[in-house]
Amino acid sequence: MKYEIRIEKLREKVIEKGFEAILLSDEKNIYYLTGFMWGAKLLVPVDGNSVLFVNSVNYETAKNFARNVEVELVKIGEKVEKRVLNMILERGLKSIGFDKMDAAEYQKMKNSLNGAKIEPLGEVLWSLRRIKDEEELALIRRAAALTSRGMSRALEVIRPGVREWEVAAEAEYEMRRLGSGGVAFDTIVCSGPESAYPHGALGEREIRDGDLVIIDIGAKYHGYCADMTRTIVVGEGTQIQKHILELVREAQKVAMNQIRGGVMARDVDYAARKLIIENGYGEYFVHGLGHGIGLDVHEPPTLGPLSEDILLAGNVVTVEPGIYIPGLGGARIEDTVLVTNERVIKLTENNE
Ligand SMILES: [Mn+2]
Repeated sequence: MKYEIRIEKLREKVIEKGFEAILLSDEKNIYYLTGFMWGAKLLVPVDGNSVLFVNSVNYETAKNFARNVEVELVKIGEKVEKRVLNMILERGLKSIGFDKMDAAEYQKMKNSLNGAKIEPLGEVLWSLRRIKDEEELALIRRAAALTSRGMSRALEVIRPGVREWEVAAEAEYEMRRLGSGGVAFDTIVCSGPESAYPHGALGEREIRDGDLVIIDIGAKYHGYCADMTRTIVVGEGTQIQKHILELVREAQKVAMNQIRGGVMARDVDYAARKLIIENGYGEYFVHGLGHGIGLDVHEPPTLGPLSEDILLAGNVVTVEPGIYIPGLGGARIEDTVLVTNERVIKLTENNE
């Protein structure tokens, strides 16, 4: 039922944009619309059945798991692009949007379409995917709960003498053991001076007393991602370490209090950024405040200084201010949250 609704909504948008069909290649877009992750191409005409082109390796699986589409087998030795092209010509489609295509394929397609219009239309998928429905929210909540458990485990095992990779392994094992379908992205555990690298370094360092340690992890459930970061000081900690830690916590709170449906994403970024600037660390907050999350770990809307996005009820986003001082270390606190018209609902649990 949910797939029918999603495809119906997509058709309305495609019609609104003045196209007769949309051709999808992005596996997450295809999964979103059919429940099947390994389709090669999905052609959704505004009239008539949608067709999922599947290579022979995935054909049997597709017949069992793909919903609401005709499944077309692409045999070994056949080119999916050719099959799609033939179907477009057979059906006499005169205007086709697409989500993504490499330049060579696009050129070939354009030259073979007898003058039919073919143009990028990926935005319509994002306009749907950025508002999560109930089914999606249930899966993201589950991913967030698994992530929170992984984080508790990571915090439990951190002590002087433990290597970053051991902490990562414990967090990932805990999530996997409890039902995570894999990691949403490569786990980051970075300690001491290396915590000043927002995406981590080698992940091999031995954690020592007095280190700042950043742990950034995400579980995945039925394809849906969560994202969470905590920073701790091992042992006592210096004045400056405690200060930047307190500051990112406060900045996250300030930002969360601003978030609700109808607010400009860049204003939320600025609320957090302003506090960090006023405390003299502005130049060390080197990334945007957050990002949308769902089937992709980074997706629209974007919470950053240049964002044109308006936050809407049903968006799921991260809120993750950070301060990174080269040579000294860094701090970041991140949660995955659901936007409603009144406020945010935190989906990752507070483990502090
Ligand atoms: Mn993130």
